[in-house]
Amino acid sequence: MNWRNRIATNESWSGDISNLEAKTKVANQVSRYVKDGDVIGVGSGSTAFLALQAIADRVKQENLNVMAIPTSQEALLNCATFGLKTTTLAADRPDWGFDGADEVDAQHRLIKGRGGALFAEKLVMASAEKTYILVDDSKFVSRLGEKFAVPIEIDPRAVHLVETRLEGYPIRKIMMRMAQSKDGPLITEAGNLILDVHFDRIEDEFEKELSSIPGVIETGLFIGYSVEILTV
Ligand code: ABF
Repeated sequence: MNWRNRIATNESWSGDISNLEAKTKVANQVSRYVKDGDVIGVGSGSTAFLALQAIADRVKQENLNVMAIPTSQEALLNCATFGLKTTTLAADRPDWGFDGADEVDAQHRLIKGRGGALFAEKLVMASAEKTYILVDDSKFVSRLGEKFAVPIEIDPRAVHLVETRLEGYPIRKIMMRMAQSKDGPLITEAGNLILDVHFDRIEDEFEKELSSIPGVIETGLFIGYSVEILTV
């Protein structure tokens, strides 16, 4: 049973989350920061799921007035399941947020977007004063891009343009992200495609440079945001 199918089937899920013990500890840690009246950005992925659950427990037990701004349909559903009230970036600004990551380096630069929600994750992070990044040991790397590709979300019409503009970057491999069924490309919640780009080297300016290519919606490079890394 995949934990993402938990809501549909209402069956047990936690056994399917990797590094569950460490993720549960950071999830509990972040839940202590919730205060009455907070508007909180809610990340996607399994660690964010556990954090949301811990936060919802506190909200219920202490009868706190908290609003959530979800970063994906998955996070929105989880908020509904746990009984957390939601709002949007159009109506509210998050006081703070929490999210997971795929890679974190020594300068706290991040790669995110394995779940495909990078666009909204970055919107919410950029809108929040501070975001807690919840990670277990496996997420720390000595070189950003060591394990994961950088996802680049693009308008479907921009595939060739973006590929051309990527020439000249230190890139090993570019893969179009496929749907789980493998019978076509993955379509993001915003109706776009994702190119997974394996870099040999990542420089700070890449995030801005790549974002300025016409047709690029967002990249999974998160560099220079107000983040605090929570780990065990
Ligand atoms: C989201 O979920 C993504 O940005 C990141 O790719 C992923 C991390 O997932 P997990 O917490 O399940 O390892 O935060």
